[in-house]
Amino acid sequence: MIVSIATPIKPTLFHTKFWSSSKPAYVLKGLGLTGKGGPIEIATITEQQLKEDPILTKLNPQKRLPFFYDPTKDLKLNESGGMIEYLLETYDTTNKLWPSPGEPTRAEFLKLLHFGPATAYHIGVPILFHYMAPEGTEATPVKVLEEKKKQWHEVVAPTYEQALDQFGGPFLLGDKWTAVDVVAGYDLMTISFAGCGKEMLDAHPKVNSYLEKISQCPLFKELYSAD
Ligand SMILES: N[C@@H](CCC(=O)N[C@@H](CS)C(=O)NCC(=O)O)C(=O)O
Repeated sequence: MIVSIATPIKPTLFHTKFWSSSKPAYVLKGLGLTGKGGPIEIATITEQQLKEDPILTKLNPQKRLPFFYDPTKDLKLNESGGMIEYLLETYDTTNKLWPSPGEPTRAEFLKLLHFGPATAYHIGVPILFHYMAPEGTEATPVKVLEEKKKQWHEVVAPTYEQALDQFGGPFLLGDKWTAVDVVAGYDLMTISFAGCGKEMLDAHPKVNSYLEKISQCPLFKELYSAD
């Protein structure tokens, strides 16, 4: 038996701890939009609810997270990169967490926002799953692990290093913490939890220090610490 979800009456992000929905959840929490009386609800669900709940599977037939539903507009959104862009455009109208079009960091912002879910995630998750495959899934074979580690060293870490060099840090776009730090933080958190994570991060001191810095944020700790 699963506990049925209630049909949302306000904009709702469906979320499971440590899943990709952590990224839009972090952005919404960072903007202070959630919590009692806030305009957006974060509904924390189980994998079984995601896959079997009759209301949710009708709204979200992909059965993947993140999923955002705004009943006031009948808006249903998947894909964390596009979702974060939409949430920022709609709810962060004073550009607290993103550069507006025309700002010098704008192009790099868009690149890094989509680099996370489109590239870094698909390299990092198989590395993590070699060590911690979820129940019912196969662990990543060693040959694939080695290929993904190579890609991480040659593609993922250098992408962050380049941004830190170009904009001077301490954050990816310089001295302002933005939504791309949330996205990169997710993919770096994934790597840090893998058995080989320490060794991989130690090979990139700049990225390692960056992760140490962003992981001091109370929201990072709230989202990524075991309960
Ligand atoms: N590119 C997608 C990835 C979505 C994705 O793979 N989500 C995982 C959780 S992190 C999921 O829902 N897995 C369940 C499944 O595929 O059955 C995004 O960033 O939104």
